[in-house]
Amino acid sequence: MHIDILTLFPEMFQGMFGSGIFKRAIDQKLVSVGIHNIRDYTHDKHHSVDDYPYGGGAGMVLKPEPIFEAVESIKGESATVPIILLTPQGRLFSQQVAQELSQYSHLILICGHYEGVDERVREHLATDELSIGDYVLSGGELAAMVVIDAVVRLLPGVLGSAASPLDDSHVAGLLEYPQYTRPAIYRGWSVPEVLLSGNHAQIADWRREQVILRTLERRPELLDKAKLSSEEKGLVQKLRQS
Ligand code: 6GU
Repeated sequence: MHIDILTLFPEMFQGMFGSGIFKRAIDQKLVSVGIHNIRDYTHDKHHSVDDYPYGGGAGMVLKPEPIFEAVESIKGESATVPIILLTPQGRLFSQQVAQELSQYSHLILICGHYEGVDERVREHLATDELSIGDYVLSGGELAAMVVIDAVVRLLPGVLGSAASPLDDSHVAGLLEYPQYTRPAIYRGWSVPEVLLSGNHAQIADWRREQVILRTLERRPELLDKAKLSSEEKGLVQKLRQS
C-alpha cells in the first residue's frame, strides 16, 4: 500500500513513521508513505494556504487551489484511489472502515485545519470524509495518524505471523478477553486459575465467556450488532439474567 498525506505540518508525522511497527513495515516495503506540504503547492509570494471566509466570521479557511493541485499531481492517472478528507463532519471511522480501506493499494489523506476547508474540496475532490469521533481536534493530522495506524496493521505481514489482528477487540464486534503474563502472583493478585491449568478447551470457554461479560459490562450496545453463535447468544442470555 502507498499512502499520501497532505498536511500543513509534515513534521508531525516524523515520530510515527520513524519507529515501531511503521518503521519496520516501511523498511520491509509493505507500505510506503509520501508526506506532502500543502504549502509547496502555492504560487503566490507569501505561500498562502488559507484566507478569510466569504460572508465573514471568525477564523480562516483553507484555500482550494493548493489542495486540488497537490492531489492532482500525486494521483496521476489513477481514477480509483480514495481521496479522504479528515474532518469532524466525516463518517465515523471504525474497525470496519479500517478493513475496507486496507483493501486499497493507494490512499490519499487530506488533513484539514483552521476553521475549515473550502467546501469545493469536499464537493469536487474528496471521495470520502472521515471523523475519528465526536470531539474537535485542532487539525486532521492526529486523525490521519489514527486511521493510518488502524489500516496499516491490517496489511499482510505488518504484525508478523504470531500476532493476528483477527483476535483484536472490535474485529468480531466485541471486546477482547483479559490477558495475563508472569508472574502468576503479583503483590498477592493471582492470575485466574484456569489459565494455569493447561486445559485448552476450558481456557477457550473461559475466554469466550470473558469476551461476552466484558462487552456486556462496558459496551452493551456492541452485543446488539455483533454476529454471535447460538452458543454465545445463550451465554449472553445467561449473563444478562445473573
Ligand atoms: Cl478527522 N478532524 C478534526 N479536526 N477533528 C476531529 C476529527 C477530524 N475527528 C474527530 N475530531
